[in-house]
This record gives sequence, C-alpha cells and structure tokens, in this order.
Amino acid sequence: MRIDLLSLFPEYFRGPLDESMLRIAREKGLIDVRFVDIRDFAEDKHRRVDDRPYGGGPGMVMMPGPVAKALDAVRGEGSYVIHLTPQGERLTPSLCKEFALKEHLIFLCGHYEGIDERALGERVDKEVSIGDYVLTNGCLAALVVLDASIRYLPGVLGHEEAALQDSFEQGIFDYPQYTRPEVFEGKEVPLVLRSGNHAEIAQWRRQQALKKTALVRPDLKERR
Ligand code: 6GU
Repeated sequence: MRIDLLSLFPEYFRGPLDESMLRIAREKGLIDVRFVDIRDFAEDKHRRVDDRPYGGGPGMVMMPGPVAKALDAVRGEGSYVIHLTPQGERLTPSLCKEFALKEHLIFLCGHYEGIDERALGERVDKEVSIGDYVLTNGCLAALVVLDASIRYLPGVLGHEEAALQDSFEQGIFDYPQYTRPEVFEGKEVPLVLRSGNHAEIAQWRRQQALKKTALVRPDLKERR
C-alpha cells in the first residue's frame, strides 16, 4: 500500500514511523510511506501557506492554493484522500478496515484553524476525527488512523487473528494479560491461566472482559 502524508511538518512523523510495527511494515515493503511538505507548493516567494480568516476570528487558515496543488501532485487513480479534522466522522474499526483495502491512502493534515474549504470538496474522500477533543494539528490523528488501519493489512501483525480478536472488534474490552513471573509484588497469576484447561481459560477471559467493559464503558456493551 502506498501512503502519502501531507502536512506542514513532515519531520513530525519520523519517530513513530521509524519504530516498532510501522518500521517493520515499511521494511517488509507492505507499506511505502512518503512525506509531502505542503509548503513546497506555496505560490509566492515567501513560501506562504496561511492567512487570516475571512469574517474574522482567531488564528490563521491554510490557503487553498498550496493544499490543492499538493493533493493534485500526489493524487491518481486508486487514491483515497482522508482529511484529518475534528469536524469529521469518528474513527471506528470498520472505517479502519475499509481504509486497509485501499491501494493508495493520502492523509491531509490540517494545521492552525484548518484549511480553506474550497481546497477540499471533491478532492477529499473522507473527513475523519479521532475523538471529541481538539488536537493542535492533524498529524497525530493521521498517525493514529494509519496505525489502526494497517493492522488489518495481511502480514503486518504476523498473527492474523490478533486484529480480529482485539478489543472493540467484538464490542468488548480485551481480557487482562499476565506473563512471568508467577508471583509479582505478592500477587499470583490467576490459577485458571496455569491450569492448561483451554475452555475454562476462554470462559474466564470472557467474564473478565465483560466485567471490565460494563464497569468502564457501559455504552460499548449496549452498542453490541
Ligand atoms: Cl483529525 N484533528 C485535530 N486537529 N483534532 C482532532 C482530530 C483531528 N480528531 C480529534 N481531534
């Protein structure tokens, strides 16, 4: 899958994409990630990309010209453009699965107070928000969407069933995990997990998951 990250801070993505699963996915050639600096598409000699909002109000707005040009430079047949904005559809596992099927994802990250509406329109396929709070820019949100989506690409996790077993996929939390040592700070690993009885283990894990979900996220259980 080809991925383009369009932003004003291409360096922002370096750490997260150079570590752990995202790095491995890149090294395996499962994803080909490129970083596009919207400022490279500025239209004046000062490389200006923002200006004050018409109608007044605080902050600055990204000008339509550079954004439209950057999008048009990377867009092609098979591209799918995701604009990260708090005014978007809220990210869900089914959206992530849908994104994982695309051959080319383009993430458009807004900065400041957002992007001039006229650069968006038919150039954008989906506006996505990662939750009901406001981030200083769309870069972190793009990383969240990217990470949550590529987990569904075959070969990324290394154990294919993991993505489908995860929390939310089944409308409930994951079960609590334990590893060695058997006793830590006086607390033992629950006996059932050491019993070797797979049916009992599965049943215990499900009970634990349901109990915690009901306690912390009763809304999830209702949705299920
Ligand atoms: Cl996608 N962008 C910004 N700036 N803030 C957000 C968001 C996105 N989703 C939630 N808050």
